[in-house]
Amino acid sequence: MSRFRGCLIGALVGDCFGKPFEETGKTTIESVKKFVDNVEAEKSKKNAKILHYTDDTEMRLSVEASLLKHKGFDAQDMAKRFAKEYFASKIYRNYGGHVTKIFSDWSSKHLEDVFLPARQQFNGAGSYGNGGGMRIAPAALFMYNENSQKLKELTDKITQLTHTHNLGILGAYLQAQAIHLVLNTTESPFPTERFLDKLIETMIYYEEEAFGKSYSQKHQKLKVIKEFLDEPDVDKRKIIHKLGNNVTALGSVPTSIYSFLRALSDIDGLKERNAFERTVIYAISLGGDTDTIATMAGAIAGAYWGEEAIPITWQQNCEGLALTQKHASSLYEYANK
Ligand code: F2R
Ligand code: MG
Ligand code: MG
Ligand code: MG
Repeated sequence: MSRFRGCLIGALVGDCFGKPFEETGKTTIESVKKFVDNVEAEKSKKNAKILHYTDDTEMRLSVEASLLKHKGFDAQDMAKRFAKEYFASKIYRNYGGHVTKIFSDWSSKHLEDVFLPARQQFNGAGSYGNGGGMRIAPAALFMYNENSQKLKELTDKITQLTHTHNLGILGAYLQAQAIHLVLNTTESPFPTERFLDKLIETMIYYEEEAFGKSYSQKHQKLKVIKEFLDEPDVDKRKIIHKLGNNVTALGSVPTSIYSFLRALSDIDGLKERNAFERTVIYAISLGGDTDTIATMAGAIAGAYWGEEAIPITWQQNCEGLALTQKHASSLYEYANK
């Protein structure tokens, strides 16, 4: 239960803490730490400001509500929830540049095939944005006791409602698979080598299926992660150059996985922080798409370290905490019944 709740609360905290830094170009470990210190100090005051979540969480909550309601994937229902939340929200959630056109299509036309608007995006190429990966954590929880093929099928369907480019679909699956593996890992210290080897094996298989033998971008990035972890301290520019920090799935999911693994060890300037806190602060410090990279890294870290590793002051500062906790508990009950 602690790990289910840790996973979703980890995602929430990553989103809410990452949002103020999204695309600001002003991220260092120092600046993120200062922000976190302020949030922690503010919380004790009566009129502490709540940190709002973004599209990452808004869509994740819809995925959870729909999976729980239908005890599985229901395309029409999930699409309806995505669009309803987007149009009802009074808060600006900073959605991706093109995905909202899909919501408009769903709302303005009656579609027998709800996947059609996503297939039509980008002149038929489909989106390779990270919007699939940012909301996929509940799929890994829902499929906790199932094999990775079942997880792949569910992940594909949830993602394809908005993202049909293979890079978008595989990115979401990589994120889901990372959570699924971590959730099932009880050893300490964390078996990094075995975890990465398993992810590489799976990604080679699916990348070959999707693109043919010559194409293998995500698993190559996983190999880069291995190299980086062997170096004492990799320059931030090199990480951004090799792994990415942008709104594409390929340019952010491997970065999130790296953030979790890097934060298993001490990080300069974060000595007094636990591994969950290090993961989120470090992920944000890489800049660019900070809310989403921290959401995905936070979900993985929370699934390993559990709810107790996430400071209460962080949790209580986030909009959507109660609903996130409720969904996590219900997913736990569903997956373990
Ligand atoms: N929207 C933001 N942040 C604002 C950052 C603006 C950024 N510079 C930008 O270019 O958009 N955050 C939220 O968006 C991300 C999730 O996006 P999602 O749901 O994947 O949306 P979309 O619209 O499908 O894709 C995002 C952008 O990726 C590029 N893109 C995707 N597929 C493409 C293709 N086949 N060809 C060319 N470009 C493609 C486009 O620029 C899309 O706008 C998360 O960070 C979330 O927090
Ligand atoms: Mg966002
Ligand atoms: Mg999206
Ligand atoms: Mg983002």
